[in-house]
Order: sequence, then C-alpha cells, then structure tokens
Amino acid sequence: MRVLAVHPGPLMYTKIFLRLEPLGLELVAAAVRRAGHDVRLIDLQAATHEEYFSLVDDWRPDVVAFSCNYLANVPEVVDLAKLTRGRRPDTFVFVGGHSASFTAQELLEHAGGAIDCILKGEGEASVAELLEAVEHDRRATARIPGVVSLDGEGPPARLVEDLDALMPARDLLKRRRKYFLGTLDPCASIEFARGCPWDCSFCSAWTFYGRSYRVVSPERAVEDLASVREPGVFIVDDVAFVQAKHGFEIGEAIARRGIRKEYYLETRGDVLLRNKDVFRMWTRLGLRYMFLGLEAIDEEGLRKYRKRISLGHAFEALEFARSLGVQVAINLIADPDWDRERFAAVRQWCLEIPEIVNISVNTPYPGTETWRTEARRIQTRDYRLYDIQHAVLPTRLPLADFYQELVDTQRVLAMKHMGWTAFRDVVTLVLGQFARGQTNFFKSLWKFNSVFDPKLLLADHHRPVAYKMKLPPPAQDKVDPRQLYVLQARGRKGRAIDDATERFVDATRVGTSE
Ligand code: B12
Ligand code: SF4
Repeated sequence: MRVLAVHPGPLMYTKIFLRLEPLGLELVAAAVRRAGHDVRLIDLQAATHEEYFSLVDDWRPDVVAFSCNYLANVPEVVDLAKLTRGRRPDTFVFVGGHSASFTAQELLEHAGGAIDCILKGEGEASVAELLEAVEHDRRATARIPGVVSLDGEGPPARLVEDLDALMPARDLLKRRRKYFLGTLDPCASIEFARGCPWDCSFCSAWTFYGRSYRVVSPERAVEDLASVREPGVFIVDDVAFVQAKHGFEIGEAIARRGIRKEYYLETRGDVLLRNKDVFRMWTRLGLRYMFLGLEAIDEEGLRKYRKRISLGHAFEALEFARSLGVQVAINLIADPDWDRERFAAVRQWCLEIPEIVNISVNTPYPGTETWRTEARRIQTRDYRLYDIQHAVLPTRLPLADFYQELVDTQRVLAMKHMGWTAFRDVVTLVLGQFARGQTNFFKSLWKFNSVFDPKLLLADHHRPVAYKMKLPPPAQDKVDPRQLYVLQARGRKGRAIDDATERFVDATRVGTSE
C-alpha cells in the first residue's frame, strides 16, 4: 500500500527557537517500510498544506498517518483529516503520538468519522499489524493492541521490546537543512534512551511509557549517529545519561569511531551532579548546550512541581554546568497566579545569572497527574492555547497585564545575551553558517517581536473554537497512576537501570507510583 506519514505544522515556540526533525514519525515510517509498504513522509513544519494536498491528489495514498504529539496541533490534524476524507473517501486515516494517545476518544469524536482510528503508544510496535488489517480486513483493525476507534478499543498498547531493532527512516525527510536548534544549524535528532523513571506531577513522559526506561545499545547508537550528516545533534532523551555507564559506553564508542558533532541535551540537576564525569567526557566529545530542568527558583515552587531537588542542589548543578564551559539553558514555569512583583523578582534573578532562561506558563495537560488534581478552573477549551505560552488557568492579574509581564520578561531574557561581545560572536557564527548555506538561526534572531506579542497572545483567546477540549474530571487529591498510563507499567523490570540508580531515582522522585 501507499502510506503517507504526516507531521503537523509549527507551534509558537518552533517558529523562533528551533525546528526539529520528526524523529518519532521517521521511526514509524521505517516500520511501515520494513513491512513492505511504499511510504512517504511530509513535515508541515517545513512544507505547506498546499504541498500536502498536492501529494494526496497526485500520489493517492491508501493510508494517511498523522503524528500528534502536541495538543496545540489537534485542530490542525482534525481539519486535515476531514479535508483528506473529502478528497479521498477510501483512504484509511489514523493518528498516533503523545497527545493523540491521551485524548484518543475525543479526537475521534471531533473528526466525526474522518479519522478511522488512533494508534496509542509507540507506533513501531503495532503499525505493521494495523496496516495488514487495513489491507485485508478493515474490521480486524479494532482488535490491534493500542487501537481506539469509534467502535471500541483493542487490547492495551504494546511496548517495543528491543530499541536496537529500530532505525529512523531519515532518508524520507526532505529539506533536512530546515532543521535547527539555536546556533546548531542544521541539526538532527537522535534517541539514546526512551522513557523516564521519575514521576513528576506536571509531566506525561512517565505516564506515556508506564514509568519504563529502556536504552539503545552503544553499538546501535553509534551506527545511527554515523548515518547523520548534520553537524549538530539534539539528543531527545527526556533525562540524558540517567545511568553513568550507558553515557560512558556511548561516548567511548563515538570516540573510537572518530565522530565529531556538536550536541544539545536535556537532563536533571541531580543527575548532572551524580554523573559529573560523564558530562565532562561529553563536553570533550562536543557537548555545546545543556538544558537543565529546574522549573522554579524557590523551594516552594520546586515542591509544587514535585521535584525533590533542593534549591542548594539546583544552584550547585548550575555552577557545575557552568564549569564545563557549555551553554546552559534553564526553564522556569510562570504560574498564572504570578503578580507584577513576582515577575519583577524573576526578571532580576534571571539577569544576575549567565544562563539562558526560558519561561513557560504552567499548563495542566491530559495524561499528567496535575490534569486530575488541579483545582483551579480551566479557562479555555481551545487546544491551540495549550502550548505553554498561553495562560489556560485563571490569572491573578488581568489577562492582558499577565501577557504584558510575561512577554516583557521573555524579551529581557532573550536580549540579555545580546551585549557587544555576544554580538561579535553571533556575527562570526552567522557568517560561518551563511558560508554553508544555512540561514535558520540568522532568521530566528529577527522574529521575536512578531511572534511574542502580548496583543497577539490575548487575541488568540478570542478566536472561534471549532473543537472544544474535554474538561478534566473533578479534581482529586490523589491519583492512581494506573489510570494515567498509556503503556502498561512493568515495575522495576521495566527500567534498564542498576539497583544503585533505582535507589537514587527513588530518593529523588516524589510520586507514589509503583
Ligand atoms: C523535541 C521535543 C519538543 C520540541 C518539538 C519540536 C518538534 N516539533 O518536533 C519542542 C522543544 C518545541 C517541544 C515543546 C514542548 N513539548 Co516536547 N518534546 C520533545 C521531545 C524532547 C522529543 C520528541 C522526540 O523526538 N521523541 C523521540 C520519538 C522517538 O518519540 P515520539 O516523537 O514521541 O514518537 C513516538 C510515539 O509518540 C509514537 N508516535 C509519534 N508520532 C506518531 C505517528 C503515528 C501515526 C503513530 C502510529 C505513532 C506515533 O510513536 C513514536 C515512536 O515510538 C519529547 C520527549 C521525548 N523524549 O520524546 C518531548 C515531549 C513530546 N514534549 C512534551 C511537552 C509537554 C512539550 C511542551 C508542552 C512543554 C514541555 N514540557 O516541553 C512543549 C509544547 C510545544 C507546544 N508549543 O505545544 C511532552 C509530551 C507531550 C504531551 N502531549 O503530553 C514530552 C513527552 C516531554 C515531556 N517530558 O513531557 N518539545
Ligand atoms: S524527570 Fe520529571 S519532568 Fe523530567 S521527564 Fe522525567 S518525569 Fe518528566
């Protein structure tokens, strides 16, 4: 069959700071190809809707598979599905990804029959079986693990048993030069591990994967890396190098193979402090950017987000990261309850530290614990506003003032690295990128004011809402994690970490999951 894999368009954040290759969809596409189908991939972050429809009309796919990791993309995916059905009534349309898995039933209802099913969980695990059923007996699709259709739900989604058996179909992605991350331009993505053993209340990484954690072998990781042509590489693992041994082994294999790249990774402050030597080694291998999840700058804030890392440790981690000589970025979560004083204090604090600071807005998400425990009333049911740049909970300040404060703070933080020395460095860097024909980073430098604008943010709340998000259930004090999992939890044996690391995770997580 002809199978078209589609990634939806850019989100607010991806319009400026980065544009990343749809790695998950490339992995699903590889599984489809392995099953003997003819597959193409289009990424609407780098192609237009017109190009998508031309492909549908000219190539006439038998199946269209949408990726939907982000809630903010739900309306776009539903609209595209409906228009696709209108053009090609017999084409089988299905959707997968994080948000699709957490909102499967409502997505199907919005589509009113234009989406045949949702495939929950890891696409590679069941996509071949699903296509087999589509080709030979469409009624059998409802019995495939992870499938949710308007007729009912199949058995629970399956877990990929061996990550080493996977290899993304990078060759299917056109316009690879469009992908970048800050100054890493162009930039590819790679996965060394999947899942997360912690259980933070605001996060759905652990609920999606049933609190499992699996790793790619060093040999397989390096084989994949060697196939990457881009000089920049984003390591997509939620928490990089949870276990030192794994980080060392991949690092050593890279050094043996003589691969030279520039890397970006995300990790936790306590993991950084526990595994200092691994991060030192990776700095020698080319680690340039590190994103540390701190989320709050006061003890109360950290407790609220259930990260059992004390403020002292958080600052120690920042200091160590600085000592490595890599560019460090941190994220702070602005609560809609913040007043002017709180914003001012945060601005002041951020100006005093050398790190890049990113501010996002506290947003409860389906699939997270806070979605079920947050007692404050959700103010909007517009999926497009669930992009952590908009306030969906009640603000203490009038909404317009909240956005003004938020954007002022984001602007101060974006500009703080634009002193004279930084300017000179940027010019040198940009000239080098021009010489290689890359302009993504340069273009991003001018876009801030046109995207981050308080008036536009406010106006977004007044757009007509075609698809209303399902409200959360009445707030509970405690949530049974089993209600949240997409992939079934396998307990300790689902986590590929040694006992010492398991104890470390237990001591630093705050949740009550198994
Ligand atoms: C890169 C990334 C981003 C980039 C997005 C760039 C881009 N457009 O690709 C940026 C930085 C912008 C971003 C932002 C956000 N992200 Co993000 N992001 C990631 C990250 C780190 C990697 C994604 C990835 O490549 N994963 C690796 C691939 C292999 O996995 P995958 O994409 O999930 O694909 C698998 C399945 O989902 C499924 N699948 C995917 N597509 C399809 C399609 C079909 C047809 C099928 C059958 C299956 C399927 O099968 C794939 C293979 O197993 C993940 C964390 C992670 N490690 O996954 C978080 C993650 C996806 N993000 C998340 C979140 C919450 C956000 C934010 C809200 C804030 C935040 N906490 O970071 C914002 C929201 C953006 C917005 N404006 O709405 C969550 C989950 C989202 C959710 N719906 O619950 C994750 C899991 C991180 C987390 N710890 O909570 N993110
Ligand atoms: S450490 Fe917490 S926030 Fe980070 S991915 Fe794991 S569960 Fe999510």
